[in-house]
Amino acid sequence: KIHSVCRKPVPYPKTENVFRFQIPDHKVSWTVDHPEYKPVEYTNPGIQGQVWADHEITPENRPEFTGRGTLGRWGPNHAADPIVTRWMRNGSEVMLHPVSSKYRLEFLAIQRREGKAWALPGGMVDKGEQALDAAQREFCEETLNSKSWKSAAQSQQKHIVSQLFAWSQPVYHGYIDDARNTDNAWMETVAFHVHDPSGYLTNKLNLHAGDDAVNVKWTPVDKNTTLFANHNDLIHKVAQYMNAHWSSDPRYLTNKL
Ligand code: RP5
Ligand code: MG
Ligand code: MG
Repeated sequence: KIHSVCRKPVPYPKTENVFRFQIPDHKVSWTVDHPEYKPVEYTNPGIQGQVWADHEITPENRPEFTGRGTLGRWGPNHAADPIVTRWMRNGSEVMLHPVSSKYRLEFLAIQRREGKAWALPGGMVDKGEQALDAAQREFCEETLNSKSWKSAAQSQQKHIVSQLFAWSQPVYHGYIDDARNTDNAWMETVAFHVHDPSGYLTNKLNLHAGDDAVNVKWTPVDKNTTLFANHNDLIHKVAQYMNAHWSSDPRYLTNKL
């Protein structure tokens, strides 16, 4: 039986007389209509003001947008984002930024079909899929147009990608400030950094936007790059731990991590 413990007709934990709205077994499924459903509202006063608890919803900050909007799932909608970088080169020389005196990184960005913003080539994690596998799959779909791969030449591309992704570092996991978010449904991601130190492998990639991407290009890692959602914050994390150029602004010129 599904949700049987949390449907029990006993007082809610830490209360004496707060009882749940009772739902019969046959009305539990999301696919069954239940217009009479009126859940009891209850928040334990003890959680208010705790550092680990969310702020209370007051009339001033009351939800302005409930429902799921365009997202498929209630609560977190899980995505994965690949951040594939290499050093920016002028011929064989790695480029040093004249102001920050730091080496410059570039990463692969795609232009999203919807909205046309430049972004990380990420996407939703499929049911049962590992986040890293999703990041690699979306990378192939959006920067290499893998959905139309057929010949043996393209299986060579697959091989290069698996060599690239053999080294990966999770750099962020959590909330994404995505325009699709509502109070009841929002994007979360796991971002993986994949670095190609010599540029040898990435040089062999046959870049070709595909699926929900319409363009792909190497883009400088830089504070002033405008990206979809808060993707540039994720790029910033990579710049920090690679000690790469981020900004000419004096506030960013120290080596503080
Ligand atoms: C962002 O939306 C994630 O960081 C990820 O890049 C992307 C996933 O959504 P789709 O690309 O599938 O629209 O929030
Ligand atoms: Mg995709
Ligand atoms: Mg995508």
